[in-house]
Amino acid sequence: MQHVKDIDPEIHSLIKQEEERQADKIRLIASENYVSRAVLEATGSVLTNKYSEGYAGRRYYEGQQIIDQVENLAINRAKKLFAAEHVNVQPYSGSPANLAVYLAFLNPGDTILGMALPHGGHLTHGAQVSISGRYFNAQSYQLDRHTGRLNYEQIRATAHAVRPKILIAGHSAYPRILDFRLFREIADEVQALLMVDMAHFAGLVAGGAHPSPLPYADVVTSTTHKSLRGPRGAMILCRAEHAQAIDKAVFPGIQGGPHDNTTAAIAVALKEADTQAFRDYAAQVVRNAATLAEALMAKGFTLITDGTDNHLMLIDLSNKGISGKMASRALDQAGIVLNSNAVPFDQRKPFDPSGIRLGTPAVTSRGFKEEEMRTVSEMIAKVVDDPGNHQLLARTAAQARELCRAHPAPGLEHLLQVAPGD
Ligand code: DSN
Repeated sequence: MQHVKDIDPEIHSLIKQEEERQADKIRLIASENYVSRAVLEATGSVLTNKYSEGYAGRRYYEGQQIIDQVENLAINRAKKLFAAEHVNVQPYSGSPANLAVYLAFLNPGDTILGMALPHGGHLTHGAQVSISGRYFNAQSYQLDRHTGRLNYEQIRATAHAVRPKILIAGHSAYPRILDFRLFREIADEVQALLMVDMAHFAGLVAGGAHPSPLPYADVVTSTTHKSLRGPRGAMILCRAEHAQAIDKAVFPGIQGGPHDNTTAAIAVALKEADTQAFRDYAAQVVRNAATLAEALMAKGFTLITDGTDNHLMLIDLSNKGISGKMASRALDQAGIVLNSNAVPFDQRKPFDPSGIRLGTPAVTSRGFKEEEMRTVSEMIAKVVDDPGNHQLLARTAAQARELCRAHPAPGLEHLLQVAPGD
C-alpha cells in the first residue's frame, strides 16, 4: 500500500484502520466474508484499465486478447462448479443481476411473486421502495406466523391467485433450506419462470453443504462475495434456452462495460471454491451456525424456526427487553459485529427492529470452530443482558481481539508480520 500512502495518506490511513477493524472484530454479518490475498490482488490489477462491452469474440472495442480469456475462464469455472448450462459473469452486483433477469423476461406491469422483505426476502424481490416493486406488479408471500417457516401451500395458493410471470425463491434472512422441487412444481402449475436468488448460500452450494437450485430453476442469480468468498460482483446461471435473453439483458440492457478486474477475481474465487479446502469450509460454516444456534437457544434466546440449517440465524430479542438496534450497537462496541433485522410480523420499525441476524461464513474463514462458537455465544449473551455496562463491553472487545488474533483472517495475515522498528 506504499503508493496509496504516498499519494493519499488520508485514504491510506482509513484503509489501514478498516484492516485492523476486520482483523480484530468477530464479524457475524451473514453476508460478509474475508477474501484471499489472491482475490484481493486480482481485484486490484491493471484489468481495471480495460473496457470490454460485449462478450468474448464479440466486443465493441479492440484489444480483448487477454480479457476474452479471463472472462471465459470465469464462465467455464462457474459452469463446472455449479453444473450450469450457461453463465454470465458480468453483473456488477446482486441487484443489477436480478434486474437483468426481470428485463430479460418481463414487461413493465407484469407480475412477480417473491418473499416479502420483512419476512427475509430481498429488496429486489419486489419491495415497493425498489425498482422491482415500482415497475412491476410485485406480489409477495410471507412466513407462517406459528412456525416462522415458508408455507408452501400458501405460496401455491398465492401463485394460483396472482399468476406471476416469475416466481422468485431466495432470501437474505431465512435460516432454512428452501424446497426447490416444490417451488418448481408451483412455478409449473402457473406457467411461471422459476428464478432462484442463491446469493446468500452460493458458497454452501459450491461446497456441497446445501442442495443446489440448478436442477430446478430456469434462472439462478448470485452474488460472488458472501459465502462464495469472491470479490463484490455477481453472476447469472441459466438454462441454455435463456442464454441469449440473459446476455442481452445484462449488456446492453442495463449495463455498459463489465468490470474486468472483478471478473478475474471471480475466476480466482471459483478456482478456490473448487477445492477440498473450500468444501471443508462450507461444511464448517453450517456446523458453526448450528453450534451457535444451539448455544444461544440454551441461553434463552428465541431463534426464528428454532434453529438453522444454513449459515445464518435470526434472533427475536422481544423477550430480552432490548431492540435489535440497541443490541447490535452494544455488541459492536464489544467487538462483535452483526446487524439488526426485522423478524416476521415485526411490530417495530425497520430501522430499529426486534431482531438481529447472525451468520458464520466470515468467522469460519478465519478458522473458528465449534469451541469458538460456544465462546462467542457466551459473549453475546452477557452483552445483551447488560448492554449499558461499559466495562463489560470493553472487556468483551479485548476478549474478541484475543480470539481473533489466535485465528488470523485470510487476506490480513500481513498485519501479524511486525516490521523491524514498528
Ligand atoms: N446486503 C445483503 C445482506 O446483507 O444480506 C443483501 O443484499
